[in-house]
Amino acid sequence: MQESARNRFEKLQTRWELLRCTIDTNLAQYTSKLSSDCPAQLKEAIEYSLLAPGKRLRPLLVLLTAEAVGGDPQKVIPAACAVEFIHCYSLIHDDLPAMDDDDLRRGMPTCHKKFDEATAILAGDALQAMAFQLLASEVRPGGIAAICCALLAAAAGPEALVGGQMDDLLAEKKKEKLASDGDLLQAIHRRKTGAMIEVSVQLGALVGAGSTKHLELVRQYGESIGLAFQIVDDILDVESDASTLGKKTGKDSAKGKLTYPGVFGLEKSRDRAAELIETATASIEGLGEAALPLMDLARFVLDRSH
Ligand code: GRG
Repeated sequence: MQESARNRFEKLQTRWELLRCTIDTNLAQYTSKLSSDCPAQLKEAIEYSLLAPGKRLRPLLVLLTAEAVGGDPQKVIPAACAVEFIHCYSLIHDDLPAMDDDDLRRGMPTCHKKFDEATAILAGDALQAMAFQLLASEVRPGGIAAICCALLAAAAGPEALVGGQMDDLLAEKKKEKLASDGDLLQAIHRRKTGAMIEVSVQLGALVGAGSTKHLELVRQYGESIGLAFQIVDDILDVESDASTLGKKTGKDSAKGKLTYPGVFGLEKSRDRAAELIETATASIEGLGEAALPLMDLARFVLDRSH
């Protein structure tokens, strides 16, 4: 008999909690190895932001994708942590006064509020370098490590995360909103949020020794859930509250940001997110039972409340 969707979802939540602990333990181990050449204040700021209670969605995607392609999730832990390093750096820098100017992140004061701006900038810079050091030194064979570094650099670079952030900030300043904003909005979301989610599944499949065909299927899955994740983020900014999200809400429209609900309305945004989740799950149907946790995770992205 087929297991009900509800049972599977509960199973995923339990598993997520366990894997989150494994990821957190490994993140803490990597930072604990920083020598005394890393100033105490810098180390404290890195650990403060990195070990704060995040969902660890991207590392989880690395682990579950490795499993979906028949790999060993334990072997991909360095890649999973590297992705979280980059994600955490991007959050620290995004919260800075020169960017989104936020006081609250993961339910705690943002890094520059807890320390100061210079320390927050440097903590982000350090995390970025640490991600590539970790991939290059711990992923084996070396050829796969090199491909992982190239893919992660592309996802974090000027044509993806950084470029998406730049266009997001520029669009915010533009007073007049245009009909073509829907295309720009999608291009921003794809780069600012989608690229890091897409690369997480790519690294999971690569280090998990998946075939070229599997790699393409999971990439399509990652691309779809990446965009859906940001659309849901936009919806939550309208519908949720700070205590549920651990960050301020209602900021997007107050700042004149381009958002899905702003451009297409709430209903169409929900429909688009649901459509993307269908596309994502269809992409990995061919992977069979091993991909069920990824399918359940896609449903979480759509139904999440935080
Ligand atoms: C500074 C180069 C640079 C980029 C910043 C990450 C980012 C780009 C902006 C954050 C603003 C934002 C609300 C993005 C929406 C999607 C997103 C990345 C949300 C945060 O990710 P979660 O929900 O956070 O996975 P946790 O804390 O759970 O890890």
